[in-house]
Amino acid sequence: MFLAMIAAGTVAFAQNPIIRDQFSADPSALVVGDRVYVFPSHDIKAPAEYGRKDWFCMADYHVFSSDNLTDWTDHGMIVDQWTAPWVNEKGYSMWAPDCKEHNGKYYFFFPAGAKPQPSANGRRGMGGNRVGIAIADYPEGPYIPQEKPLDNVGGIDPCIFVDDDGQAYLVMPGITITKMNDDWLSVSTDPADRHRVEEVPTKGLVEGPYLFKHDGHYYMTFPWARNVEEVLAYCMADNIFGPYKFMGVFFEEHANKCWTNHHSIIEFKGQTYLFYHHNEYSPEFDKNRSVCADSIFFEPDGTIRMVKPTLRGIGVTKSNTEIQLDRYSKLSESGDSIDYLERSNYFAGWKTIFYEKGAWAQYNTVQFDKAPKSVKVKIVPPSAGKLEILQDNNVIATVDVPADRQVITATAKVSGAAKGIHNLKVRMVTDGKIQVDWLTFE
Ligand code: FUB
Repeated sequence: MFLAMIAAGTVAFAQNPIIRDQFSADPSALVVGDRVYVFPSHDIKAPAEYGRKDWFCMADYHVFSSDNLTDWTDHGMIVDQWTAPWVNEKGYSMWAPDCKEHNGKYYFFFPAGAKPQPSANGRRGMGGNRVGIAIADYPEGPYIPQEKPLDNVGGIDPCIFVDDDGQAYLVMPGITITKMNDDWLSVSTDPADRHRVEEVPTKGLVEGPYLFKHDGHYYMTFPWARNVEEVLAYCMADNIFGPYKFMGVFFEEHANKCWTNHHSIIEFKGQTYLFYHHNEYSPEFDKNRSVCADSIFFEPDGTIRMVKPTLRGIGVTKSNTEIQLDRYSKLSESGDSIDYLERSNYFAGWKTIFYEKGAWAQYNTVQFDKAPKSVKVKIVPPSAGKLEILQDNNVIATVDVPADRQVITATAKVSGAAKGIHNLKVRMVTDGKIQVDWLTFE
């Protein structure tokens, strides 16, 4: 744990995915003061001792945080299958967690396979999925796991919802809502304290429920395998125990057939955000996923507007950092495309390829603290041609890219650029081909 805390590091990830050095999925976001904490599950490549190479494989959890939605700190590992007392140390099934604050402490709820238990016939059977709790004084930990999992609860994907009166509920796929006892270490067993949401679709898997409240309405949101891949859908109610009304889908299937999605929704500094996942760093294997975030909006009648996932994400990008143009806001209809920098290491990221005169890529919300004097563009070979850089619609630089077999940094003088937050556009003004890794202003 101590080592994990030391290993914490901050990096600027204004775009999607927001976690770029490891796989991460099932993000549960929590606002604590002026910071957002994200508790994802942690996909890994299956080790030899885990029999299912084609399945989800997770052995621990990390927590990440940010106060500006751009610079994310990895606080390191908080709970793992080897030290949580009741967890099967060969289970690799630490699936979607949740974390909430209670009486000044942080309660981290996590599902995992329990240690195999002797059964009635004396054989050791599988322990099954249970829900454990680890408690910390600070959201970043250190977390101390409880000796035993929650009684009377089995399954995956726990969500804790705290109502305005402070009453907490455990929401589980099914979908059931059960009152938590005041200790937050047990759930009520009174049938009157439990409600099953019958209004969710009955055809197709429903999992990962996330309950939140907005403008007095309860929103029961959930991934739903409507056909094959999961969409995000929701029901609404005026009371916690319903009746709920099925409202439909607010996030369609991922275009590349990533089977799962799993999400959480928070309000932070006046804006509502959706955290979800996608297999952006693992295009051939959809069980290695990455956390993304986008803004979410409500219609005047309280319904959720359809979310269109973006690459640009939610963070403001500083002009003097490496601006990853490949996480664009808009792309011209022809003449450019995005590709991975390295096929053998997807974590190296992407490049923007311009191959037609007039093609452009736009990247919004760049913060210029000062009017810049020059721009540096990192170019990947083979490239040759000329690019114009525009701030909003004004050309502020022209970058000549010589034919070169090396990775180079092309520099150009900037004139007429303004301070403040602006949209950026990069436009190909010659024939040829130019591959841009990133650009930055000085
Ligand atoms: O990450 C493993 C499982 O995949 C989660 O628990 C589900 O919600 C789905 O995202």
